[in-house]
Amino acid sequence: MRRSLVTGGAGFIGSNFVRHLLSMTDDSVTVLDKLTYAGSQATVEGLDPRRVSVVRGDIADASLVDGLVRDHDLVVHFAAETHNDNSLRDPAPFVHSNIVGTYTLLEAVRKHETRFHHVSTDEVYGDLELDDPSRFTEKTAYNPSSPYSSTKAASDLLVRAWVRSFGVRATISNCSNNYGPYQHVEKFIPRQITNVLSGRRPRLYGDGQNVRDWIHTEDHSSAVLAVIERGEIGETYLVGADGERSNIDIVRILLRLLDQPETSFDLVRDRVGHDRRYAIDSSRIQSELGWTPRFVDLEAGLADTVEWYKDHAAWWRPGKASVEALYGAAGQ
Ligand code: NAD
Ligand code: TDX
Repeated sequence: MRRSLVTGGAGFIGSNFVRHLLSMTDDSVTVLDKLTYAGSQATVEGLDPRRVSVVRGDIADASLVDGLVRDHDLVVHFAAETHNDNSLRDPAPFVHSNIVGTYTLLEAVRKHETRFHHVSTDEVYGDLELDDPSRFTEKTAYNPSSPYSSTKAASDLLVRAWVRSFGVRATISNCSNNYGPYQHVEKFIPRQITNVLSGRRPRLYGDGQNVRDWIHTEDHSSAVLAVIERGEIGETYLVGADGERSNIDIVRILLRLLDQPETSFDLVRDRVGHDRRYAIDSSRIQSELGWTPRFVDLEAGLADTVEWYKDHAAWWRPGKASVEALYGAAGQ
C-alpha cells in the first residue's frame, strides 16, 4: 500500500484530490496543511479516518517535513498561498509558503529519495491578448505578472533544478483555472455565487472581458494522478479542458442559474496588473499519458457548483463577511 503525503490537502484542489486518490487507489494519505484562512478542518471532515490523517503544520518547517517525508512513498505538493489579490496586498506569505516551503520539501525528498509531484499554475506563463490565436504549451517562456505567479514560477524552477542537479524524481503540472466544490469564497466563481446567495450583486473587475480557461477540479485531480502514475520524471505537463470564457460570460451564466436578471452585476475597480487572458494547450498530457477531461460541459459543471454552494452555506458562510470587508476596502 502506497503512503502518500498531500500538502495543502485541506484546501480547495488538494481536498478534492485526496477524495479522488481515495476512490482510485488503495493509498493511505497524510494531509500536511497549515490550515491558514484558506484551509479548514471542515473541508476534510468525513474522510475515512482509517485511511486519512491530518497533520497541522507548515511546509517550511524543516524538521516536521523531514520526519513526514521519511515515512511516505510519494509527496503530492498543493500547499501554497494562492490568491492574486492577496499577493498584491502582502507578498510576504507567498515568498514564505511558495518558495521557502517548496525548497524545504525538495530538500526532504532529495534526502529520502521520495517521488515528488509539484502542482503549479498556467499563470507562470504570463498572459495572452484577447485576439491572440496561440495558447500556452510546455515550451512557452515563463513571464509571470503578480507576486503570486512569480513565486509559483520560482517554485517550478526550484523543482527543475533539484531534478537536474540532485536527481530528485519529480514531475510538474501547470493547470488552468479550477472551479468546483470547496473553493474559497475569495475566488471569482464562489464569490459571485455566494454574493447572490447573500443578497449582493456580482462584482466584475475592469471591463469584465478578461478570459480564463476553466476546468473542473475533478479533471485536475485525474490529470495529477495520471502524471504521478505515467508521467516522465523531470517533465512538465499542462492541464486544461478548453474552457475559455470571459468573466462577464461566466457571471451571466451564474445569474441565469440563480434566477437573476443577466444584467444584475456591478463593474468595479480593476485588479492591478490584471492578466488579460489564459489559454492552455493540453495536447501533450492527452497524447502522451492518455488523459482526457470528463467535465467538458462548463454550464452543467457550474450548475452543479451553484447547487453545492446552496447546500453548503454552513461551510462558506463563516468566511464570507471578512472577505467582503477586504474587497470593500479596496473598492472591489
Ligand atoms: P487554496 O488556497 O484553496 O488551498 C491552499 C492550501 O494550502 C490551504 O489549505 C492552506 O491552508 C495550505 N497552505 C498554505 N500555506 C501553507 C504552508 N506554508 N504550509 C502548509 N499548508 C499551507 O488553493 P487551491 O486553489 O486549492 O490551490 C492548490 C494548488 O493548486 C496551489 O499550489 C495552486 O498554485 C495550484 N493551482 C490552483 C489553481 C486554481 O485555479 N485554484 C489552478 C492551477 C494551480
Ligand atoms: O470578484 C472578482 N471579480 C473579478 O472580476 C474576483 C475575485 C475576480 N475577478 C476576475 C479576476 C480574474 O480575471 O475573475 C478572474 C478569476 O479571478 P480569481 O478567481 O482571483 O483567479 P485568477 O486570478 O485567475 O487565479 C486563479 O487561477 C490560477 C487561482 O486563484 C490561482 O491560484 C491559480 O493559479
